[in-house]
Amino acid sequence: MRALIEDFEQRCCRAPRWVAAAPGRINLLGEHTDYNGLPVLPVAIDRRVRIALAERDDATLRVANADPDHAAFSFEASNAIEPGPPGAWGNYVKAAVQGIVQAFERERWRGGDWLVSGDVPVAAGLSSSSALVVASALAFLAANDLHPSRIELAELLAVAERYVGTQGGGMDQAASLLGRAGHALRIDFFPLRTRAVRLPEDVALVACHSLVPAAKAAGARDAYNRRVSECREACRGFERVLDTPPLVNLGELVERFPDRRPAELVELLSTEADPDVVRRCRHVLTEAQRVYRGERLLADGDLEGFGREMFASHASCRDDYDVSGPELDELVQIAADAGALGARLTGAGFGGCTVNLLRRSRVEPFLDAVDRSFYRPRLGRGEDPGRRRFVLAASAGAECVELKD
Ligand code: NG1
Repeated sequence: MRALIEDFEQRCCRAPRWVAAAPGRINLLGEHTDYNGLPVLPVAIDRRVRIALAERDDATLRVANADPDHAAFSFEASNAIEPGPPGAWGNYVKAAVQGIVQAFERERWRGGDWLVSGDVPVAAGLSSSSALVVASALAFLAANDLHPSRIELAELLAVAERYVGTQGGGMDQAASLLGRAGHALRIDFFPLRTRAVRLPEDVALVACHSLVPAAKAAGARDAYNRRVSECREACRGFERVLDTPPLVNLGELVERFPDRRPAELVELLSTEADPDVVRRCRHVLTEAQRVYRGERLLADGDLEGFGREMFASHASCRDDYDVSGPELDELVQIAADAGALGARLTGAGFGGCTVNLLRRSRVEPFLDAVDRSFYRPRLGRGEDPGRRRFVLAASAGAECVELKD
């Protein structure tokens, strides 16, 4: 944080007044369930996006990035901010600012000089994008002396991030804002509720990057949005086969028919819907069950049982939801062979990372095994696999601190 403050002082010729910091997240169970109104079980991680800032009297935001690959930009805070090209990093900042301006009544808004830095790996399925949205929101709220509740803010930002063009759910923003050190978070949606689930002491989480970028803002965006509309199509199918009023999402189906098992519902749908839509639905309904069971297993300290749910989740993401890929599948197989309790792709998929659950004592042999089987054959000589796989700690949620002289 010292380096960020000094960098700010040099660039802006004044001291920053606040530093906002927001963690990325790794999702243990519940993939592609959030936008279906069904639960997830992520962990906020000890990798953060940080923003040092000082306010300005006008509504201009001048935003620089400590990473020279991310060009500086400026814009005016308003309720209709022109986005940059798809995939531009500034769109995540603009998403947060526009979302807040739309949600709160103000005569005038205070912009600021901002400097962004961070260590959440980008395009890894670890939500660097939502961490940037959340940090931006906390920064802009601080400059404007606004203090919504975390729940209110998480709900607002889940919608606000759609500015970038993905029809995302609310997992990432909620995990970043509401995470708790040493805990996973069971999150339910519409309305947003969270419950912390303690992680056993002797457990370690390792992220392994597949070396395939999970570029959701660019190429994979359409594939992601297609999944969202396939799930809506499944709802239309259920309305017909069950002769039931319009369903907002598959979560509402589960609520309306609590006694029907996923297999029975999927069977019914298969008489009416496209086979791809049926498979998507099977993933979503069974994944929700894995979250319910997983939460109980984790609370009971049954790590073997929890790990089995993770492997099953991966198979379902791969076979029914079609969001895995050969590299992610290979990493999961290597993890299983190396004695991981559980492993699966994490985040939207289409590249990015796997999440691996291990006993602490198994971490070193596990890292050796993935380096030997996966990274060494792929990385150039002299490239350090340590930058591609990392042990993560469950950390606290986002915060914005005011710096005292
Ligand atoms: P990633 O792409 O891993 O940050 C996305 C969505 C989540 C959730 C997961 C899949 C956004 C901001 N994030 O996460 O809401 O749907 O995919 O479980 O759209």
